[in-house]
Amino acid sequence: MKKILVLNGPNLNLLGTREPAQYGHETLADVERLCREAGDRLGVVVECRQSNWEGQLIDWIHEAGREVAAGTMLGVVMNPGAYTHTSIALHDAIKGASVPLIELHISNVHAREAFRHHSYISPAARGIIVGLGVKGYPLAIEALVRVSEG
Ligand code: CA2
Repeated sequence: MKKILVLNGPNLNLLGTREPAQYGHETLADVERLCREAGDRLGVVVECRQSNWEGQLIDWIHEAGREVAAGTMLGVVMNPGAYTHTSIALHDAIKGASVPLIELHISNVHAREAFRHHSYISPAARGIIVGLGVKGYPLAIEALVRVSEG
């Protein structure tokens, strides 16, 4: 069975503890359960990781690129958190690793502060899911499966 890697970036370990109006009441553990359940339905193995460190996320994207090249992984679903708006390094990692990646945001970043309107990730992403709450995660997993079918 092929694999999908779900990456959550900085501060997403705080999900469910604060800012429920923006991000809902679900915790990161709830999100990861939703992702694994989506994988079970779709016949893929879903592995979930979270880091507050940009370099760690970059290393995981490189690793995913090697697995995609080896034919054991379909790609990555990633919520890059605030690195979305700052990280040329993550942009370069996604391009450099040639990894199909769905960028996901829980909130509708375009309805928020202007500094959240620009993403360094979007030009390197295969697709984008924004503003659908944590329900976006299973949708992103399904999207990656469907686009991989060709
Ligand atoms: O809407 C999203 O998913 C974001 O990627 C979340 C990031 C934010 O910087 C992006 O602009 C949009 C922030 C994640 C922080 O999550 C928290 C959750 C609960 C409490 C505090 C932060």
